[in-house]
Amino acid sequence: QTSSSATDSNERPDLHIQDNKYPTDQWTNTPDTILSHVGRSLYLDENHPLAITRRLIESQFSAPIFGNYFEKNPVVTTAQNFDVLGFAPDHPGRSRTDTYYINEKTVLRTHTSAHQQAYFQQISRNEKTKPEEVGYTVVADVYRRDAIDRSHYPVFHQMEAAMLWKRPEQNPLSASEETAARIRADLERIPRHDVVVEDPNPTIHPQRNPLQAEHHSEAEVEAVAAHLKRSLERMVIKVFTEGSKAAAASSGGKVDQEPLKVRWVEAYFPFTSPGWELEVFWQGEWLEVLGCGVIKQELLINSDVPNRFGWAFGLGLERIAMLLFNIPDIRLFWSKDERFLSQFRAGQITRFEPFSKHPACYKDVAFWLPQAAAAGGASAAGGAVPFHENDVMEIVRGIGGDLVEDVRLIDNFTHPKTGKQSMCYRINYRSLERTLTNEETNEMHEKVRTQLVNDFSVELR
Ligand code: FA5
Ligand code: MG
Repeated sequence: QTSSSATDSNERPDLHIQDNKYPTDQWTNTPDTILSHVGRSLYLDENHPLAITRRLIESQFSAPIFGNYFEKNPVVTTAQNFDVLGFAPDHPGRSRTDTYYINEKTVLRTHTSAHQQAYFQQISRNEKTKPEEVGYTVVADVYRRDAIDRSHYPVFHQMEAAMLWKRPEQNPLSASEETAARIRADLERIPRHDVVVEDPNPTIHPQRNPLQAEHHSEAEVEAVAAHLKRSLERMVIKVFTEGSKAAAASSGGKVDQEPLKVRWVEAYFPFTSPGWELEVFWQGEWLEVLGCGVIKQELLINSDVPNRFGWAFGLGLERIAMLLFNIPDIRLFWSKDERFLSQFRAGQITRFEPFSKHPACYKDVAFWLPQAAAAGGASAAGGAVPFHENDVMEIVRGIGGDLVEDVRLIDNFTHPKTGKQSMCYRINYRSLERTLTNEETNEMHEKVRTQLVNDFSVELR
């Protein structure tokens, strides 16, 4: 079966994923087109840009402090992916519009944070045998029902990392100045840099980015945050510098690149506080490359390391690889085209040479939503299926697959008299490998229109 839409029926047979069998149920919404990506392990394929990028980042977070790991099985429990990390029961990330469910209790992990607890427990177990390994990196494939554009793909790769410091067992808060001093000493071992980084907000903001006041002192958190930020800035600068060298080499020494622009943005994650995202200016826009923060102490207490605390981050490996190799479209990472693959060699950073740019063909689809299904509305009374943008994405993905470059909402209005909501999406069809014919584009678009009507009872305009 290659059907793309989530099925609501109980009739779907068990899903076979790697060597395991999973029963399906009402929650199952993972199409075979997504499951077909499981097991590619691109990050282990040494000549693949994702593997080269992984190695480069691992070299910045390496032994003896960091063990470098990967997790091949993407199937985790909802407890691992959400509950343990403190996601509220009604957190939108849990919904079937955002997450690929195998069944009610099992998902394709949406982030590598699903493994945080296991790695903290490992640090605790190895306390005697590997006392200096107080951090880890872990790389894995992750899965999300998400937007479609050149920096979003439903299957992508993350690298998660964390580093912990010991705190006194008795009264850690009263000894926090001593802990902070140890972290600041570690900070001094990370070379400084002279790139100007935009970071307009205070480390701690009482409402937007609070201190975990019952557990941590301001001095400790300032020290951990400084260590985290300098570590990550150094990583991004390394990536940028390697990319620039490659650009200069391929253009006979001319440096045609814009200077590096980086900024910190406040961000909320259920398992960190305070927390941030790091963005890099790339090809005319801010590209979010990672999320990070000071780990919630409850999580550490529940993971056998109550007397430690520290930072964690999770980065998008594709996003970093795009900066490093100047790869313009995230779909390329899955390409089996030799014109792509032959450009990369283990241990070498080179600039990607686009081998073709085929014409784009965009088509719009405009429709009225059935009234009870208004976007963003709570539950759908009267039997109408609630409408979520990710469902449009999933329909388009199922029909167009990698032939769709991006999908954008270009119009959204509510009729002043009837209260009916109208939306218009622009679908940009473009193959990375060849020129699409009019007929095949029309055929795909017609299928999208039909499925929107069938699945959501929209009224086409
Ligand atoms: C997370 O996934 C958190 N687990 C990160 C984290 C770890 C925070 C540890 C704190 C501590 P977020 O949803 O922002 O956060 O995703 C992290 C990164 O994954 C993004 O910054 C981006 O680089 C990448 N990413 C997210 N969605 C996609 C996508 N659809 N395609 C490609 N990359 C993506
Ligand atoms: Mg984010």
